Amino acid sequence: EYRNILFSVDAGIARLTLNRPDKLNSFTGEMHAELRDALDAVQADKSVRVLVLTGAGRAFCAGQDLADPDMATQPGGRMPDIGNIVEKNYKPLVLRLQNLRVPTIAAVNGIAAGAGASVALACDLVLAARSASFLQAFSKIGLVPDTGGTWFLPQRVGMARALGLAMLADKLPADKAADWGLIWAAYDDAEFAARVDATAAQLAAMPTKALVRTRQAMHAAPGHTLEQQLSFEGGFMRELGWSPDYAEGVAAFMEKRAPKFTGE
Ligand code: T3D
Repeated sequence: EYRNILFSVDAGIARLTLNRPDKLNSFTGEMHAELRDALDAVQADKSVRVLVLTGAGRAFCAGQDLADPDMATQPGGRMPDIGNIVEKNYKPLVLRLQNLRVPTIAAVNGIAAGAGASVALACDLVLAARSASFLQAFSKIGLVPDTGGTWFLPQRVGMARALGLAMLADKLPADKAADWGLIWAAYDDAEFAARVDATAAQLAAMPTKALVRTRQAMHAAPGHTLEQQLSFEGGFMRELGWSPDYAEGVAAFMEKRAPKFTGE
């Protein structure tokens, strides 16, 4: 039983809801431990074909809980070692999301600030309600974007916009975030939940392995030469070419029928 998140699996869709609405779903050490546990459960559950990450109440997530005991001044007046918190909590969270064997959707229902914004960007598709916004809050309190922010931001919007967002720490409304390519789409609040459900159902019916290899190939590209990347793609093509979902995809195309993918 979790105290800081809600977690359910239904019809191939795992839903993980950050659930500290009074504190805008900000991260505590306890919430991180629960997230690790739930993401490990997703990884182990072969019935899951997509993960949806969202927030309860009016916010998606306000980043690190600045009042968490982990952040308190240590005995003897020493300042907390925030680097340790990053290593212990944020790095494992991003790596779990990136290594997940199913595609991930961040359903950004309200403000995503600090590490909350970074966690959204660590998901494959970011869908936002039009009333939501993205805030690189770090510089306001004397920190750098962490949780992969310095990696994902310039990749998604380019260096000029990444530096402007991170240094000025102005709120970026969902519509503009979509225009800039920071996120996949912004939807009217009234239709947001239905749009998230439809996208989750769409991904859950697709060839899961191919989607995950797509994520991995795209993120590997900046560290490769073109020649290396061509071979890297080839390795995934070889593997996927032997997969049941590829066989089904081709058979369905030839037989002019809808494919039935299993995720294998
Ligand atoms: O360990 C490490 O530090 C490593 C990792 C760091 C990564 C980070 O995430 S650093 C960035 C941390 N986050 C922030 O600096 C954002 C702080 N929050 C805000 O700037 C604002 O709350 C928002 C712009 C997100 C929303 O503003 P608004 O006016 O809609 O709401 P509010 O009134 O400020 O917040 C509502 C409540 O949530 C309030 O509590 P109260 O007074 O009603 O009891 C507020 O204190 C609480 N809250 C919001 N954000 C946090 C928080 N409490 C603790 N930590 C928070 N980050």
